[in-house]
Amino acid sequence: MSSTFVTTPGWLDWDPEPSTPTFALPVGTVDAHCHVFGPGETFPFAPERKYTPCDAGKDQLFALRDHLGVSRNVIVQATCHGADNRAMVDAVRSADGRARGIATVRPDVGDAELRELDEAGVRGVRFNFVRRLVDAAPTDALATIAAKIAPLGWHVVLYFEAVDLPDLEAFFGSLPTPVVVDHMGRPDVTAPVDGAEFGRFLRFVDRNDVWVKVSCPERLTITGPPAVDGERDAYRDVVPFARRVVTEFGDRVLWGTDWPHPNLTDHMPDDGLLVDHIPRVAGTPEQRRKLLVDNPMRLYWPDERR
Ligand code: 0GY
Repeated sequence: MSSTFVTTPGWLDWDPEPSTPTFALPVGTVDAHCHVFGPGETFPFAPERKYTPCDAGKDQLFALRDHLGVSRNVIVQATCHGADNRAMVDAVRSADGRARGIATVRPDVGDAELRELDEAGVRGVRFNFVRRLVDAAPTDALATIAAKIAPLGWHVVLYFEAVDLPDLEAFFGSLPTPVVVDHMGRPDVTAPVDGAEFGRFLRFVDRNDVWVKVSCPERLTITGPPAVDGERDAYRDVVPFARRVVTEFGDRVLWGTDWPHPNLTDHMPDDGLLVDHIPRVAGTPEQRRKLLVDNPMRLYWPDERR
């Protein structure tokens, strides 16, 4: 994990020795949300980045994949690499067809670059509205990007916080592509699961056929307890939100580790325990098969469905 870069103060490195999960992932499980960082010597971080991570390269990601019993990864471009997709694309290309990518592109991206990304295995772009991660992008610039990627059959991945949904919802609804939302739209889990804020999110998902990543309990939790030191009942405060989404939208939910877990300062989860957390949010084998295998395969490997 060593790097010539000085990581952001308070930065917690990923866990190099995650436990072996007790829960056996179904064959063909897709980790539909993870990242690679660098390594910085090979793939420098972007000058406009808001944080400097530790290195977390493709070999380490693939080692985690194999350790957890995951079959495939969807590697999401992280903001620390800006719109320089080389680290992500290199990782996707190195995975022998077992990875897809989500890129960050600028509005002036050309057809040739998009075709090259597509050929490498990229299947979408991410629009990030989280203020601590990116400078605000005008929605007309994002609309330009969406119009360019739609003919490729790609989708848009949205990262935003629940309080911002009212302002963004009309724009999201206007996108000409399928839409995937990261981390359940980052709800405030101290609010009621049947309250106004999460209700609005659920209606947005329903009306727009949105896909939802049931991910990042470690980022959403307030009262935990964290998935460390063998904790078998982690992130109790997040579970009702995740269960609700899995129950209502079972055909459009996705799961991911979010490895290497950027910007956590409170605790670094044990990725083995994050896998063990899955049955708590997806209670039946059918729910788990859809969440972990069928749904991500339909979205990212439609030609390889069993
Ligand atoms: C995540 C969450 C975060 C960071 C990024 O691209 C990123 O830098 O996505 C975050 O800090 O909340 O999905 O990894």
